[in-house]
Amino acid sequence: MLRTWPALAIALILGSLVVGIPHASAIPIGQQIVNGEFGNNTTPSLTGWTTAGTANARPSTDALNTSTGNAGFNTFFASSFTALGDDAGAISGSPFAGTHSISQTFVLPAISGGTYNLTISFRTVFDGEGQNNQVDTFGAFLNTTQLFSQNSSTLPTCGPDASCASIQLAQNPFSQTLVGLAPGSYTLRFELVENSGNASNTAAGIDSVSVTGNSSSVPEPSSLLLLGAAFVGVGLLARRARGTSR
Ligand SMILES: [Ca+2]
Ligand SMILES: [Ca+2]
Repeated sequence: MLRTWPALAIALILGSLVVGIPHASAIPIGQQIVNGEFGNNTTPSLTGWTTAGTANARPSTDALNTSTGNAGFNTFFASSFTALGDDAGAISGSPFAGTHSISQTFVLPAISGGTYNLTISFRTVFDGEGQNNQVDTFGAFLNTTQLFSQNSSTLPTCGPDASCASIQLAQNPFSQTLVGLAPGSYTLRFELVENSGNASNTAAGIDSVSVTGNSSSVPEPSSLLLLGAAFVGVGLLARRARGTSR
């Protein structure tokens, strides 16, 4: 009896060390996006992002952000941001057509039996000059899942005039949590498609992009087997202890 109880205690301690504690818990994961603020006003930057078409990081003081001659982004952004579909610092600049995007890929590592919940957030503004006879589109995607979609045909009717400076389509902020995502590679993409078949000119702005969340893990079958084996071992030791004490 005196010899078996220390053995029982050691078995319990060793068992817990080997098995760990099976759990189903939420484990926070860090920021998955690099440079979601697009540098700073001194040095606007697209570091970490893949670009296509016309995409430029700009300071919040950019003319496109404070336009007085047409419906610009006004004072929507308080810090450096990225503009799609405009290369001249004014929303009336070129290009008038094309597909413009920024994207970034991140990997959610494999976790046995677990999935991820991701909270995706950002601020965007979509604006154009001319009347609302446009068919340009702006949206965000996670892989093939569309997070939001805007069509410039829904922009308010307004000419290139300073009085239109506050008219824009905004996501301010956008935030959505996607649940149960499998481990793997994911690409977040913002895309403006300017249609060459009309005379409109649009631009889109993006800032404060964030992807965070948590992972959930569940007990692995092998861990459950080990735990079961540990309980059986403890039971045998307990029986031996009882037998010794008789
Ligand atoms: Ca920023
Ligand atoms: Ca444009």
